[in-house]
Amino acid sequence: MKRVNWSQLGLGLSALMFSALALANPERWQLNMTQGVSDTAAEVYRLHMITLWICVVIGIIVFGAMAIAMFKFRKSKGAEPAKWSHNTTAEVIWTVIPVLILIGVAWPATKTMFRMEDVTGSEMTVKVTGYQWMWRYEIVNYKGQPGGVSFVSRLDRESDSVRQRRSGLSPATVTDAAGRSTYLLDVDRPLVLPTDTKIRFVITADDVIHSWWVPAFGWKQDAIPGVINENWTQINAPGIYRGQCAELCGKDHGFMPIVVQAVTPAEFESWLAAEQATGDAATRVAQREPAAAPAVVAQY
Ligand SMILES: [Cu+2]
Repeated sequence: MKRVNWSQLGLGLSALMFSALALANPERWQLNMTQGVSDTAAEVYRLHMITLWICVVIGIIVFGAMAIAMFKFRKSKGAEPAKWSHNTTAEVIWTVIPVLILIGVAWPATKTMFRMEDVTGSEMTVKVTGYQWMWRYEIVNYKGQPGGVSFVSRLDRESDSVRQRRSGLSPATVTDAAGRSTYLLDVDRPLVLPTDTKIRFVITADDVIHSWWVPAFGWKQDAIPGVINENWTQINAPGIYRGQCAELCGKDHGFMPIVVQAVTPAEFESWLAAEQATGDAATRVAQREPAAAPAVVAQY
């Protein structure tokens, strides 16, 4: 019997873990959508792949027919153009088939969209507010209890000093513990969220339109002043999930990344309790006032 090579098994497992991690975060030369970390994100990915392959098949048929027509029936080979102008059968076929394909694609996509809009049964609410150029997160409630935690999350100070004109600093120096580049990807305070919990987000903005986008969740939601948008997610695995503001919102639009740190519900509960205990409630309420945002902006 073949003996198990533990070191190889370990290597294989860590490669698997790394690839799972890689799937959740932007990668250099990443061309496709991420498969995400929630059931809805996986569903969006599946629908995207089905549509992609339908388009590939249509593309091969259309461009293949065009190429054959161009090369096989070219004038230099003595081809004579056909003189007829209408063919009802052909017209019915090329109308009915695309309509059927469109219905076949739209039906499951619409069902998924309805499911993605349904925030009923949420176990916690997080309020997200976009500012030029940072995010404010507020844990409004968690499992029926008031959350009472609110904080600002903005570009990590290291990336911020490197990005300044003529800083003379190299972006290559901004990395995480594993040596991966986190330049312009990290924040000073990540949004900590529990896994296996239906989380409702209420999303708005305080100045101009922003858009809160974490690709691993499979959706993007506009943050509009005076409007409260809703969305939800249920994260299946702990990890760091990154995102960006996805609506051009001013000169530092590219410098307001999003970092979600997903932890187990038990870890989340202790984080929340610690935040509730250490934070000064009066300060937190004061920070919610719009006046607090320009004060932070002034540091730039
Ligand atoms: Cu923005």
